[in-house]
Amino acid sequence: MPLENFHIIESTLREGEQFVGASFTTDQKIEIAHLLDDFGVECIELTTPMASPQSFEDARTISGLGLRAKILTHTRCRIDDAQKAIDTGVDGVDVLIGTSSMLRRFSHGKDIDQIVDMALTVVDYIQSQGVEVRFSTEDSFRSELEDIFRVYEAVDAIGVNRVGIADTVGVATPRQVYELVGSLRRRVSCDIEFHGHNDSGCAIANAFEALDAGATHVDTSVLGIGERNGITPLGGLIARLYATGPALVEKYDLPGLRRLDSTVAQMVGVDIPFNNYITGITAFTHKAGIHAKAILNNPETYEILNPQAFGMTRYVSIAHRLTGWNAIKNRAEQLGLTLSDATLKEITVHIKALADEKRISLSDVDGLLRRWANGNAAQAARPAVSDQLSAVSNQRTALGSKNTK
Ligand code: HCA
Ligand code: CU
Repeated sequence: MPLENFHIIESTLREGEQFVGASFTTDQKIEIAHLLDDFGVECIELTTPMASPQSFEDARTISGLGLRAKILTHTRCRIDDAQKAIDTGVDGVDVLIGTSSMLRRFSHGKDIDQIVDMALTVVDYIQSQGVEVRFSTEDSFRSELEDIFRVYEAVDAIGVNRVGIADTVGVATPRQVYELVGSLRRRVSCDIEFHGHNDSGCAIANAFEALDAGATHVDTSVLGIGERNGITPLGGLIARLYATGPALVEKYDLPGLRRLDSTVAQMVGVDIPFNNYITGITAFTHKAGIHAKAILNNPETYEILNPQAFGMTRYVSIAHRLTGWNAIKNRAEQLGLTLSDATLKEITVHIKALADEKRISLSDVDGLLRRWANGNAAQAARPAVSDQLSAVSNQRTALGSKNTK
């Protein structure tokens, strides 16, 4: 099965640097590279050394760290770029050229015959230096199929290590990706990489379909950061693969995702989105009474990802009008309170009524449970207004602090 033997090319330090909020210092790049290496990604891709003198130095520094991951850098299809890339000491060079009619017209002005010649020259040169080489076509899904196949077949014939398909503008659908990767798989014998942008929300599905169709490598970045709204997020791809079969991602240190997401979020000045795959604060939060009851009996009823596998904790939200008595009973047990089922049902009715009146918090629920357990139902039925007010505002804070520490 193709899915089992895949590699992640982690591009936070290349595509991610193209995110508008990113401006990594050398130390930050080193920290990210170490975290990615500890997580276990197979390859780390770095900004082209042509970008600036610091980019060149940083590529040298990271290549010299002795990481387990292969270090790659990215260049245009030019001998001088390739030379500079090799000078940094990287393990591989990812070469890119635009093949769509738009890029050919408005970017480099070359026709397909010229592109094939340039590709062969640059690939051959990099190989002659004993460095791995990948050749990719920018904006592959808006290029003529026969054009890109011609280039891929030409570089495959001279032994390129990998060819890459790039959905540069996030236009491809999962079915299109599956079909294009599948056709390419039948035409070349080298490895195949997929790089997908997320403009229309398909980046994870597209990366997954690429793997299923026979791609060997997919590009990701932490939190998906990149040009515009970015590319396939590392955590999202891991969630997708884990949901297909946890064994697919057992080679990675899954709890390391949390630190990666929070470190990169902080460095680029954003919050982890509340609904982020795995590390968002609501990713393992359950609310409705029916869900809470089933989750308490067997978490798999409403969870395809096991939070523990990622070092995350499940949170069952109970202070609201959708709550159910099983969840309230579970809370009473957590507090060490003994209450009969009939009483717990009565308390639940009361909580729902209170929640209809105003926003309530977990401490409201706890307060009610404690008072009823102490036999003071009458007082509990009418909590002091000041009591309610002080406790009400904390629910979101409690939820946030649970998952972001
Ligand atoms: C870009 C380049 C790229 C390259 C992808 C790749 C893209 O910034 O436009 O080398 O596989 O999306 O095409 O990121
Ligand atoms: Cu890109």
